[in-house]
Amino acid sequence: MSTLDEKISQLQEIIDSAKHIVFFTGAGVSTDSGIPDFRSQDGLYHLKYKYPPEEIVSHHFFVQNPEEFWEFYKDKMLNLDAEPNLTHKFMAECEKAGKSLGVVTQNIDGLHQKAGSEKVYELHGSVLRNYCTRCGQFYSAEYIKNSSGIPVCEKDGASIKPDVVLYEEGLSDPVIRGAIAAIRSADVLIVLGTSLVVYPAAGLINYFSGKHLVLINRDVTPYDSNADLLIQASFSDVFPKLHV
Ligand code: CNA
Repeated sequence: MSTLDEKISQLQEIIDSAKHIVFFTGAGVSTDSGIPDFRSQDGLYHLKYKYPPEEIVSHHFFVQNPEEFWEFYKDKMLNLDAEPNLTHKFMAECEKAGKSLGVVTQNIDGLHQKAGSEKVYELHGSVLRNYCTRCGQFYSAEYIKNSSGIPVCEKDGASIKPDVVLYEEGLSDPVIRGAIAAIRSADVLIVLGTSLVVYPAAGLINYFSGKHLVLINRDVTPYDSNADLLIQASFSDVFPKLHV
């Protein structure tokens, strides 16, 4: 059984020899930036709400209970002061160095782009984009955060919807196609900070047929046995020891 340091050295070797890395990320990469994930011990699913969070962030709930949806959303999903952490920055540096084809993310917080990543496939959309459901007028996340109650369009009074894929909604075809193409072209896929239980996103890693599948996560995932290199650790114990 390798120690954590040995595994980090193996990861460094894989990164050094990689030509086309793709990172596949989840909410866990943003917990060091102060944004809670869903399923960790201190994640949103362990907080006590009147409704389970899975239900609040679903399409039917958004339509039927907009007041409760927006209260939860503004309070828990709009973390507009959050800054990218070392893990986001490492991925951005890999892209700048020409080593990475980009990031496929389930995150909706925009922190990969804030860290400098340019090629980001946002499978579940972004809290930074919001549109009027009638006229399509764009609204910023700040507009949503500062609105009281249910945010509505200034032009026609219709409701606004975040460009976030809620449960029961489909993913964008062009984004999925781009993500699959990137994963197929990668020689190294590094999967990190995701419990890999949300589909169809999690299934995209099955398109990888490159050399090394690396999985870095604090908790177990259903794909652990598929990994060529499995690092079960906190990112703060891994990324400060890596270089591009
Ligand atoms: P998840 O199911 O909450 O899993 C997160 C995983 O990250 C867990 O298995 C943790 O063990 C692991 N993890 C958390 N912190 C660390 C750390 N510091 N070091 C190492 N591992 C860590 O989240 P998924 O992304 O798998 O679930 C998909 C959902 C979550 C998507 O629909 C997202 O939109 C949604 N989400 C996104 C955000 C965000 O954008 N930051 C926040 C909360 C939820």
